[in-house]
Amino acid sequence: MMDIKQIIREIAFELGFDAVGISSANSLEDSHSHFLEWREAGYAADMKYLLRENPINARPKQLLPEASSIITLLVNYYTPVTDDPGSDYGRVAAYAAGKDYHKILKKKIKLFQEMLEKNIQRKYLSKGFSDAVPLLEKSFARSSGLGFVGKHTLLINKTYGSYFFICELITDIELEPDSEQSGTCGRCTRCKNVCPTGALDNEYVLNAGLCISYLTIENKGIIPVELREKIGNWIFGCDLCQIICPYNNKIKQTNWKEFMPEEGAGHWLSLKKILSIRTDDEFHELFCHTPLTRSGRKGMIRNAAIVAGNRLSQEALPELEWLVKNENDPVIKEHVLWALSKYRNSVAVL
Ligand code: B12
Ligand code: SF4
Ligand code: SF4
Repeated sequence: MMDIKQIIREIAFELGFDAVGISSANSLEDSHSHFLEWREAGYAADMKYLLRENPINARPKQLLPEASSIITLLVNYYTPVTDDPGSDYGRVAAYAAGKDYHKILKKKIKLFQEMLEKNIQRKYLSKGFSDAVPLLEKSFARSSGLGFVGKHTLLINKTYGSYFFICELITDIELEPDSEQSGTCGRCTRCKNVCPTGALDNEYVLNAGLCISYLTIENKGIIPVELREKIGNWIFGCDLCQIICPYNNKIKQTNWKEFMPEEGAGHWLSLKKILSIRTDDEFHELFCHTPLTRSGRKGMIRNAAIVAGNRLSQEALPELEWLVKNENDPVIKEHVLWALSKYRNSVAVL
């Protein structure tokens, strides 16, 4: 009879997962202490799910007490980015260009659970997630032999670089853990040097409150004035530390059609189009199948105003002028006023 690990691999590849690894479900105590230090330093900003008491992050048995092993699955989401269409557009991070991965991967993980049960012909316990619980997914993926953690704090796999999602299945099935993958950043510091906000100033530690990904997606309020210019053209998320990383030089495009840019919002968004969305319903209709829902209409308009101010978009200007007169939300209004001041200052300089 085929061994269970072999069955797991075959199911994973049949379902389109790009890599699979196995680790024990024991707590990762080193990572746990590191996580506590990280959030005590204030680096979790105001992300409430990371600030809970009695954190589960390194302790999978808090999610499934019978857990014995973790099956980690990687999903390559990389698609090449088309050239910058110019100052009327804002850039979407690559992971968010296609359909909403939460929904797609949840269904795939369920299928994986069902196929595994059918193939091993016995009931077993399992819970599957992807970016849905505050488990330290990178740390468990690392201990399952799927890569090493780079100085930008993302997991790097020698075949897929860092442009992949991590999914995991915590299970009571006892499985032999895979051995860890070697790999190192060596003396490279490119990601730290390219990061515009200094979020990676301490290598291997991300100060989330400074990260453009946090600022444009997780932060629901005011973006500090001193960081706005540094956001540049990023309207949702940021990939600068991944773009510069040599491990991402020769990676393959995803085979998952769901993550192709034409299936979702794409890599570039018209600032005018975003700034002219008048209601939450309208926003939902345009983006409900994509990860962009996370920031909501208010967050996206705020981000679009910043990018318009940074790029001095001519198409966006009438929309900003409309918003300053008609929009009631104080967060949107404050960012629109900031953007308009950038246009005025640029005229004064000329
Ligand atoms: C919160 C969060 C964020 C926050 C904070 C990111 C961060 N680096 O912590 C923000 C909003 C900024 C963010 C941004 C992004 N995110 Co995010 N995010 C998460 C989430 C939900 C939790 C991460 C977390 O717990 N962070 C807390 C810190 C302390 O933990 P950690 O970095 O995971 O673990 C580190 C330490 O514990 C350390 N460590 C462990 N043991 C030890 C021991 C010692 C001694 C030391 C020194 C260190 C150490 O190593 C780990 C890696 O650095 C995960 C999903 C999940 N549940 O894990 C996705 C996740 C990390 N994000 C992901 C992605 C894709 C992104 C973005 C690329 C999206 C984008 N393009 O905008 C950016 C990348 C920014 C960056 N450089 O990290 C992917 C990463 C895949 C990968 N290849 O690694 C994940 C895994 C989601 C998923 N399931 O696919 N994210
Ligand atoms: S995602 Fe952007 S802002 Fe965040 S650490 Fe990387 S380069 Fe810096
Ligand atoms: S850019 Fe260099 S330092 Fe940063 S993660 Fe990649 S290899 Fe490591």
